[in-house]
Amino acid sequence: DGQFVPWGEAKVHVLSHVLHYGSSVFEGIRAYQTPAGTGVFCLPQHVKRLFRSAKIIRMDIPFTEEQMSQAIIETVAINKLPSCYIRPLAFRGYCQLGVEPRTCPVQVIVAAWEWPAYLGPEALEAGVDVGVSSWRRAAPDTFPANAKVGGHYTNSSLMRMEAATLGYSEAIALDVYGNVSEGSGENIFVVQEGVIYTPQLSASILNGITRACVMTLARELGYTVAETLIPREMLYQADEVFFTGTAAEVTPIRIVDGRAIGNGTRGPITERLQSTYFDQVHGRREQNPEWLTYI
Ligand code: PPE
Repeated sequence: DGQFVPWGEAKVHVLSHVLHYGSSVFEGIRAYQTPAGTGVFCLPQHVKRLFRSAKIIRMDIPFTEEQMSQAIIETVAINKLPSCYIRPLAFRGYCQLGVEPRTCPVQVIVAAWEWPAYLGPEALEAGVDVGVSSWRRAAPDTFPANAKVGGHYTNSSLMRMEAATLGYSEAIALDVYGNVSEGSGENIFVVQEGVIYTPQLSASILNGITRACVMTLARELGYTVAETLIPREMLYQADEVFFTGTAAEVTPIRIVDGRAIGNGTRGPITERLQSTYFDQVHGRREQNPEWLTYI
């Protein structure tokens, strides 16, 4: 809300609207060490998405996009973190309960901390074991998947807890029609015969910023990328499958529902995209310099 407070003093009232109804929008952003110092990856894209999520749920964020960007940069700087995960959040605060939220003030926070590999230390190289979830993504006319709203993550938590109970690292959700949607906190890609496929925006996915970057990188490397409907069985037939996300970065998937993908290790196209992505975020590529905002 416009000032820095120590970690332990960043508190809200127990009757804050967001605690009861999940009325928040948020982002997950990473900052990386680069030869030119710490760089925030895709900062304008994340700030824009935060405001778009807010618009969908009729929330007026009491700051401008410019002010939010500045707050994010200052939060990384003041914490002296060479690389970190950044969480901006806008939420309905304390005033009155009841599902009509608009009497409650909108509060805004930005926090930053170190967050290592999202799906475990081995995941980036060895890949992860996943299962198709019994929980589906919400139908398009229920929760707007494209808005990154706190309350929507109940669905992700159900998926993730089920996956852990079954011994998987992560789950893949189908959409309401039975087509592949996304992971609990990642978008998904499938490689078949050298072509890269990913679910289209209308498959109840979040319009991932890493997804967009990886599509751009893949095209720069000469691959054909198609946004399309992906039937479940295409996962099992695939040569390679991988997740993308700010937290997950580019994570290979080696097993889906007990079936090895390709030869059960990180595939060659996944490996190439992953190393290109890491080169990009660490400022080691000449292309797309505008994707890094330096502290
Ligand atoms: N789908 C979902 C449902 C999702 O939460 C994320 C990000 C993505 C796709 C990938 O979007 P992007 O980060 O723009 O490429 N998940 C964030 C939060 C994860 C969490 O556990 O919290 C993230 O990666 O920061």
